[in-house]
Amino acid sequence: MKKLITLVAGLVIGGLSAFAQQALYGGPQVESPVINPDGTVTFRYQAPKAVKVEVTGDFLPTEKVEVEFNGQKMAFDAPGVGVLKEGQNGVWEYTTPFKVAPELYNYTFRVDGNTVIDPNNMWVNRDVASLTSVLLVPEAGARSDLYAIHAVPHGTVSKVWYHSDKQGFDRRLTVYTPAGYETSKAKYPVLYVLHGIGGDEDAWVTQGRATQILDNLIARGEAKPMIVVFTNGNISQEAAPLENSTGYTRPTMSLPQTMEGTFETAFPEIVKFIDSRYRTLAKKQFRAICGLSMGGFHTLNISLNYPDLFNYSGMFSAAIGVTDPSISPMYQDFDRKLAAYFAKKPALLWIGIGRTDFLIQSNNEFRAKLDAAGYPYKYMETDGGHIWRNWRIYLSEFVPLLFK
Ligand code: FER
Repeated sequence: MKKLITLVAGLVIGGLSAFAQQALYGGPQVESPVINPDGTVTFRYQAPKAVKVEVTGDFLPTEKVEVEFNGQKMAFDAPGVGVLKEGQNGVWEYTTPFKVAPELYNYTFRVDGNTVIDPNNMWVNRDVASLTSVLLVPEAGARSDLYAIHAVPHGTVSKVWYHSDKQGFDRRLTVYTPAGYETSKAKYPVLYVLHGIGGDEDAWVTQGRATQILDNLIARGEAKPMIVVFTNGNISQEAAPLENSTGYTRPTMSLPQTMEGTFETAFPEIVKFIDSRYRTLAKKQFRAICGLSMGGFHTLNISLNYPDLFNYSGMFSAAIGVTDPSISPMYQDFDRKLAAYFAKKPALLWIGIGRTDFLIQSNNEFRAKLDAAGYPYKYMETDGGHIWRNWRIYLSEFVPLLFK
């Protein structure tokens, strides 16, 4: 008995500093980040034994870097670096020498060469296989205000499993139903939103701030209430890492079956599931689809192969012109399908891309083809490259145009 008491006492005391307890005694040691009254931002990191502490993130002026992926050079706007200075108690500090413009930013610290998230900032995002700390600088009237949570009616976000007959297993979707869905009998239009390579059904609601954008646009009366479905475009995968039956899987940009036609071929089974599970306006007139990068490529091919499904299509930095069309019937007969798609007079084809995106040339070529044939589309070109800032902008431009 005495032994048992000693063992239990030992576990309890040990647990205070270990993992068996709720982390009651943890919590912030220093405040970071802090948006100062003058609009500058201060970052702090406690590391008494560190030799060098830096902060890097997209709030700093960028430098262009090129990364090779899939035999292609991808241009990225790599964030600059701020150097922290050591103060009292080993707390290092850096304040931006400029007012940080309203936006949603990602940053990390580099402590003696090791990249770490800010341990005093509880807001962490995963993008593919990187964790970053998040800094939101909202400002009334600025676009980033759409990314903040306001005291407006909120929609509901659900993680929903459907059965894929095509794949023979269950797969997960994230579904947004607008405020009032549960208490009304109304039927709603549906927007399908697709992620890029390495992403999953979480990407748009974390990095993309899509549900905040939807809540805020609907509350302002700038968008129609709609159901929004965030698919997982990695058709070989059930769901996001840690949410599928294989347990821990490291997110990767090179999963099998990402841009070879299977996802596009199987897309109608998702639409069928949503129309059977939710109160939808189950007609082309009330359906939209959009996606970023790989998801923009999926969007185009789904729209062309199933021209009776979607009335509105949005291609955000679409990864067109990178795939050999011979790998799938979905990608063949392109010009004929394009003509057939436009012959049905879709309400909107929307194209957005960053001026320095590595995919701008293939997008320009696609637009030249549309121009030559006189096919109508809306186009938005923004600063920067293949980055989430642009995709949040495109979503917040695209959504108000739907179902009018
Ligand atoms: C490629 C370039 C870009 C490619 C895919 C992408 C499969 C997709 C990028 C993204 O979704 O962000 O060569 O080949």
